[in-house]
Amino acid sequence: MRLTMKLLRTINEPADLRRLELNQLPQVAAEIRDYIIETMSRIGGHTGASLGAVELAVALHFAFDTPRDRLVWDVGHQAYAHKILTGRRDVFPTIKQYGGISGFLRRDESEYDTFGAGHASTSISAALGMAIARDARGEKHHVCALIGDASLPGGMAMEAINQAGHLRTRLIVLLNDNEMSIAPAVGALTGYLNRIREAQPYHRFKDELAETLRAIPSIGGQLHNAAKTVKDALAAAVLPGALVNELGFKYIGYVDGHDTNALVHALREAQAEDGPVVVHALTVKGKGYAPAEKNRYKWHASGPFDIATGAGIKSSAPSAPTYTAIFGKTMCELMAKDERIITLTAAMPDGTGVDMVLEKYPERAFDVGIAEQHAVTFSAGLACEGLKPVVAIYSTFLQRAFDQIVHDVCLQNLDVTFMLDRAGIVGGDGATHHGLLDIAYLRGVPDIILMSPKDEGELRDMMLTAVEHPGAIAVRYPRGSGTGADVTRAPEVLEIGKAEIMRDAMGDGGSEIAIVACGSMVHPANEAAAQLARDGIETTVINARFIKPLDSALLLALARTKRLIVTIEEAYLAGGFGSAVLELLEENGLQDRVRVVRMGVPDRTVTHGDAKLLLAKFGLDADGIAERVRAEVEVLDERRARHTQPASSHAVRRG
Ligand SMILES: Cc1ncc(C[n+]2csc(CCOP(=O)(O)OP(=O)(O)O)c2C)c(N)n1
Repeated sequence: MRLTMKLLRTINEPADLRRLELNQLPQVAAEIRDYIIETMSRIGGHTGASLGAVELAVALHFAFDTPRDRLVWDVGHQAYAHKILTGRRDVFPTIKQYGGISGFLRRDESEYDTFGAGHASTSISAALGMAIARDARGEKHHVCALIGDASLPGGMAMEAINQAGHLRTRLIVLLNDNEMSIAPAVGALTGYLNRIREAQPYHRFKDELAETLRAIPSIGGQLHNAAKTVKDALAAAVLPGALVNELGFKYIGYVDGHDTNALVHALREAQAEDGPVVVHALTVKGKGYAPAEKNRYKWHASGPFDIATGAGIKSSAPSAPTYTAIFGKTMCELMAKDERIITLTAAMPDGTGVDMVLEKYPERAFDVGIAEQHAVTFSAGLACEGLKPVVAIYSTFLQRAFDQIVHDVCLQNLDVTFMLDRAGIVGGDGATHHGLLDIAYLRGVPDIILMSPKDEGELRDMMLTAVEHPGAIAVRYPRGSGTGADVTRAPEVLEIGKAEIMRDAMGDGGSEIAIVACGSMVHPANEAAAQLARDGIETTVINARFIKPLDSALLLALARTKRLIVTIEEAYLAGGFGSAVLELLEENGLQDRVRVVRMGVPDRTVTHGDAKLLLAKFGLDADGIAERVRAEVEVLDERRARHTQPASSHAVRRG
């Protein structure tokens, strides 16, 4: 693809865009669109979502005096054009890669990213805060939130609208309505927006009504005035945007979200208002790239692709099925056997594998939309009535529903299963999407059980264990392909709180080192053990299986017989699995008996980049684990040599 950047090359910041004529904006948009397609074809990203918002970004930066006027993007996955227009044109091809720019918005990346984002439905709340701060300082600039139609029904956005309609300060909400979440948008509010799409635009109706009244001879003018009140009441009752008006917002729309001229005019009209305004723009996900327009669901985000055909470019190595796919398949099997099981997703049917369940059991599976908190409490209600809900939500998005887990599920001892996909480092989506906190936020909740499988075969065992267990239980598992484990054998119920010994070097002839690994770290731990054995260092390897309750009998036995225990988890160390092991030893007075080394993610924000690379940086791969064990063995050997005579006879036993 040959890129023409005739205008785009001249735009280093939005002020350059504002120096252009209004009629040049379509060309700017076309150049940006080509640049996004060309870049995404090589590296992949949120292709469809961003193509749908190109004209919105151009019109926003043209109509507003950014960064003085504040633009607040929701989620930020659709903001590629915004990035290109705000000084990041040349670094755009580094997006989502290690050392490159973020795929979402970050305040530390640009002054134009007024609010960090990655999770949905935050923009109106943040924008309202900024608007109130502006008022308090007596400043006059505009604040505009851009939100998608699927993020609008998210609880927080509704809460923000509720307050904004009450406060009545100047605030503009640009609604990017493409009828899609990642999957097709769901819910009653979506139905309402669809009805607006189908109805006549409000202005056209008002104008036509006025014309008709005026045209009535002699009394037309008076009737026109008298009818104003009736007309407004009628409009409020039946017309597009009526609900929005009732909530204290002025409704402007709808506008063609790919017509920069119409958008700029609508935004200027909104700027002239004295209170909160919704500008309703209709857009098409994937706009301007035929394959993406044709399959909007698949193209919300994409990998690299062939521009001519849209065909995905796959890495050549065949990979095992993903944990997500195995979850979906296993869920269908479990539901076939137990009619009480209900499956839920919060707007991620494809991402969680619930799409398979929705297809097979449409009556017993729900996509609740971007509503994680509701998903959990809705499940609690189902469980109250004897059903067995399984809630599949990414680890990072379940953070939203912490109180619902505590207050609505666990405190009431309800039978809900939580399936936490994308637990661990997720890669290019970065800081907002890594699932590194779930162990810390779930472990402290009384009575919940927390498991993590070493592979996709064990995921199936854990799913069966979870639906059989009559209480709150959570399973965390990573993004991407499994290890190629056997998924054809029937799943087994695991004994709660029992770990698995993978490599036994216990007892008198065994080593003095135990590696206790959690979930995705079990395989690298085994590989590390094999490497170490080649160097003459024998280790015991344990697959923890349960993060809560711990296999305390086994761990205490290790503490009594080993000199070194290495815990490994793909999660934050603070409050994590290793911390749980330390607590157990402390509770049993064994904390000084054995050296415990915790491997995991340190207390800092983790950037975006290839997941393998990021894991390696934290030493969370076979080489990193082996290296750490070797280093610790050396420390122990030295320590022992210092304290005992002759030193050599007491070295940590090797093999
Ligand atoms: C709290 C939360 N749940 C789920 C997601 C995953 N997610 C990212 S984009 C998206 C769809 C957003 O739809 P919409 O707001 O309409 O924007 P569009 O992609 O259509 O432009 C979802 C569900 C998220 N980012 N945050």
